[in-house]
Amino acid sequence: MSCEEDLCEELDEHFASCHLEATVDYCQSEEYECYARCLLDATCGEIWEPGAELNSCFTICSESVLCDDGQTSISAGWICDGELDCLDGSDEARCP
Ligand SMILES: [Ca+2]
Repeated sequence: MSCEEDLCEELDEHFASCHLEATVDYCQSEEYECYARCLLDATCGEIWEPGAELNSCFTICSESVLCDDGQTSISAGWICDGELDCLDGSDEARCP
């Protein structure tokens, strides 16, 4: 899965709406893409709380889980993110 420019723009807008002026580039690697998606789900309060949401995003994105096929592993943050990442689609199969 490669990073999409849309994702960066979305994150920039999200940060701007939280009155964060810094423009950040989270699109350098797959880990950063997970990190960007995680931050997009965070509220302004969570982003502003020192380290809290940032650290939990790092934790989520650095954990990897095995797909049902037993061969592919993906970042835990990719489970139920609306995109198929496991070849067998198991990361999106049991979502609410
Ligand atoms: Ca997914």
